[in-house]
Amino acid sequence: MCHAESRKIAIGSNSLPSGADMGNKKVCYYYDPEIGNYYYEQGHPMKPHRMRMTHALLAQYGLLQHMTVLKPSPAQEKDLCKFHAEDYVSFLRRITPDNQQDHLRQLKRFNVGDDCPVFDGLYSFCQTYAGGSIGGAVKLNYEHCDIAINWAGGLHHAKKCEASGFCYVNDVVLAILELLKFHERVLYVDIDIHHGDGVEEAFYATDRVMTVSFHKFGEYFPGTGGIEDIGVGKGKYYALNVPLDDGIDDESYQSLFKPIMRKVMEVYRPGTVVLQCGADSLSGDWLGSFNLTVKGHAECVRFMKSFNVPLLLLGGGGYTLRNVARCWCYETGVALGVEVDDKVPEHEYIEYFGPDYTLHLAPSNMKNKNSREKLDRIRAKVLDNISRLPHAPSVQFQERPPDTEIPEADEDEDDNKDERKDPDDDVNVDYLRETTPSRVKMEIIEPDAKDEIEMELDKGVRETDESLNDIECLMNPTLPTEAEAPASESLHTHVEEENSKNLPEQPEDMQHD
Ligand code: V1D
Ligand code: CA
Repeated sequence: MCHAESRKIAIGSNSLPSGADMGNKKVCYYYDPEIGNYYYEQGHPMKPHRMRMTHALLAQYGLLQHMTVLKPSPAQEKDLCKFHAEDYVSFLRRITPDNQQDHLRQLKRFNVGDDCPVFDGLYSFCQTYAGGSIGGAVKLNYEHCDIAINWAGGLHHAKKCEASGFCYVNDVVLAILELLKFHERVLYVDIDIHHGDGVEEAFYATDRVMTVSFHKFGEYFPGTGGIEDIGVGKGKYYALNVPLDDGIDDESYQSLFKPIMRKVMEVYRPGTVVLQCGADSLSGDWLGSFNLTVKGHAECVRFMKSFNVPLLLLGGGGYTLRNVARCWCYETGVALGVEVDDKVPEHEYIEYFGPDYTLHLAPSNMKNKNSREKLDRIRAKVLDNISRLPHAPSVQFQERPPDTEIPEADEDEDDNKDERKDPDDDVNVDYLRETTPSRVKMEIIEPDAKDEIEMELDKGVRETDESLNDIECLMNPTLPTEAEAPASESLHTHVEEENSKNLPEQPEDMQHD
């Protein structure tokens, strides 16, 4: 079903000019078998079932054997509050379809409803997808892998106190905060068709995170991400936006993506890269209007991988389910250095892939509204902005956290217990504020344990990981300035069997053809 790529050239570990696709990467893949059971609501385009379809495809192609498969440890309230406001997280924890009528004011205040409906298990859904992204960041920090994948993550629109665009908690921001404990500079790249506004906003005033979003711009959600939006204060030039028009094809897209990202890598020299792989930029997406093929989309993954910098791959949008599964399956292969067959193997969801049963997409004949001249102007402007950056900016670690021994896997413990310690046990990272030069001071207090369930080959083997938490992030007024204590009460939402598991017989996706 798949074969290792013939070309596997290992070159050093520094950020390099891209070239050959380096194989032999150790990959950790996060997946919770429950994720596909969450159901936004009838008629809503966001369908977590697409993660189950992707996983089934990975299993059938035999890709799971090539990576460490981990069940995410659910993010706890204190983890979510590293970015989100306590009252917002508490609201997400308590709101249910049954009690929402009693909380109309809060629903409005936190923008929950319409695009971001209340559904059964909403909070545990958030805990799961955020847990995967944070867990992936921890794995990268400890160099347990070169590439971590969480296709359930990438929910880039959520704000500190607000849901937005199908996103409730911003797992991307939480993962980046985790990565910042070990890395001076983190690069965020967003190829979802929508602007990565929540991530950009969180780090708009800092040079420790550079954000680059490629998106459709003009009369399109969320309406932000103009080419002139480049960051503020210390963060000026550390946000880049690449506004695009309908119908962009692989060649046009790569004519911007590669030169821009090559230059960003050369100038910014990030310690780690987070790539949001929203699949709504594919041709034929139910909400999107670009014309990328799976190969064109995956070329972004291949290109970012080629720099040999730790890489966190996240999901995001994607509303034509079969194409989402095709794309994320193929991109998992790219991460592993394995080329998968075009023929989709027989599996549980094979009927989605008819009539041709192929993995790859042909582009449509839609018009590419991005003229050569327009693309040239955008490229020149963005490259000019990058040229204003100082090479590898300012921040330096004053003290580094000591290496932490990762305990051996323990198969006896209860799978679902979360054993992260309270915030008082965490490492404090004190970013200096905007008024002072950027530097990092790290004070080790005690490591924080974070557990995940390793599901390699479905054997249910447990692996315990450790994370040095927490980050106190003072670089941006939108971020919490103090570690906040978790609420004492825990109100668990429950995924109802009949609502979450009995999906419509005819997949709604197939109605989107
Ligand atoms: F078509 C719909 C049907 C039901 C519910 C919502 C939608 C829908 C389509 N597009 N909602 C949208 C976008 N919302 C608006 C609203 C109108 N307003 C006043 C705002 O245009 C939201 C699109 C969200 C895209 C999310 C994402 O793909 O970027 C994503 N990334 O990570 C996860 C999702
Ligand atoms: Ca984007």
